[in-house]
Formats: sequence, structure tokens, C-alpha cells
Amino acid sequence: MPTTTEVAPARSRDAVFRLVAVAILIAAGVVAWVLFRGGTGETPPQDRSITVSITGGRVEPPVGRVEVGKGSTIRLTVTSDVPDELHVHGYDRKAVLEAGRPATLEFRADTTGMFEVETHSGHLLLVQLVVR
Ligand SMILES: [Cu+2]
Repeated sequence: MPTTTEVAPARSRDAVFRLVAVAILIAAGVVAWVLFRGGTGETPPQDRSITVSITGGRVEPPVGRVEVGKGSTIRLTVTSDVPDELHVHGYDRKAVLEAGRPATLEFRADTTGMFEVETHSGHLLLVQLVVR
């Protein structure tokens, strides 16, 4: 029976090829899904501590963006060498800054967008908080 022995391996090769093709498609799908999720900018909520100090009108660390996922708890600690007022725009959270004394604001970032954290007397931009 030469015909059956010839056909059987051809069929199993075809089956293996199909299996590999399906596996590749699934893998590509997973990769695309992961990339797409990253691309949409969804960031999982995570507690985040931000520490800033102001000395002689200089902000340390230098002003930058801090990106957090919606629902994150932000713990913002600011120390200023001069008395001032701390303000988180959008969330409208304020704290009195006493010279040399760290002040902490803790809030849940439940509104998406970009929010500036600044001081009112010194007119300093401290952080750009990006919630997404
Ligand atoms: Cu303000």
C-alpha cells in the first residue's frame, strides 16, 4: 500500500504546519495586545511618593513629569527654605509650607489629566503630575 504510506506523512506534516501557524498567530496576537495596551497609556494604579525641596528658589529634583495611573495614592512631601503655600492644581489641594519644615499632602489621583504642583509666593513650578 504505497499510496496510504505516502499520504499519511503528508497529512501529519500539514497538521504540524497548521499547528505552528496557529501558535504563531496566537503569539502575534498576544504581542499586539500587550503593545496596544502599552500604547493606550493605561498605567496601573500604584502608590507614589514625590519629594521636593526648595532652596534659594531652586527646585530639587529639577521640575519634571511624574506619571501615575488613575487611582494611585500620591504622597507629596515638600520642604521649602522660606514660608510659602503649596498648591496642587486640578485637585485643588493646598498646604502651608513653613520654612525648613516638610509638609505632606496625600490624595488619591482619581482625575486624569496634567496637573501642576506649584508654590504661590515663590511662583515655582515643582512637578507636573500626569494622571492617566
Ligand atoms: Cu496655584
